[in-house]
Amino acid sequence: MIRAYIAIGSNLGNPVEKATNAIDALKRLPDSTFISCSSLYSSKPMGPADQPDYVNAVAAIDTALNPLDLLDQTQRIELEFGRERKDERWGPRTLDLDILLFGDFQLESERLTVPHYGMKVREFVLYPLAEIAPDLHLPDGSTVAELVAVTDKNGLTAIA
Ligand code: ROI
Repeated sequence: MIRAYIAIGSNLGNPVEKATNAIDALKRLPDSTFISCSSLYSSKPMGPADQPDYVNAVAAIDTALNPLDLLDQTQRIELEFGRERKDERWGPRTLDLDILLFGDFQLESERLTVPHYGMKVREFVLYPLAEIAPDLHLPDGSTVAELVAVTDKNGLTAIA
């Protein structure tokens, strides 16, 4: 089994409900064991400011799926909860599931880049990740604790 971390984000419809549903769906992933999930956080939008605040969280799973099969599963969950893809870059989204880390793997393919390219600078990823895995090392050797220490909270607050 490989330990994988998945970021959850939503800012349309009822984001708390969407995030909660997504977490429940992650608990039912095939060939996987749900390990833990952070609190839900409220965060300021990265990207255009004229969109609602986001609800963000990070979950840990152990999985025997390969990375692309896990991606198929997370995209299925996104669709199941009514994702409407808008054209606007960095615009609002009903539900986003991003594979942040897949063990120590470093992958670059058309469909999937792991570690997630933005994770080292996004407060709404790093703080929830630090809550569930403070001692975690990234494949490049940096630690979540170090990254959090140099990343502004930008209004991030735990809500549930
Ligand atoms: N901003 C926040 N705060 N949280 C997100 O999950 C998020 N996701 C995105 C963009 C549009 C970059 N902004 C975000 O995809």
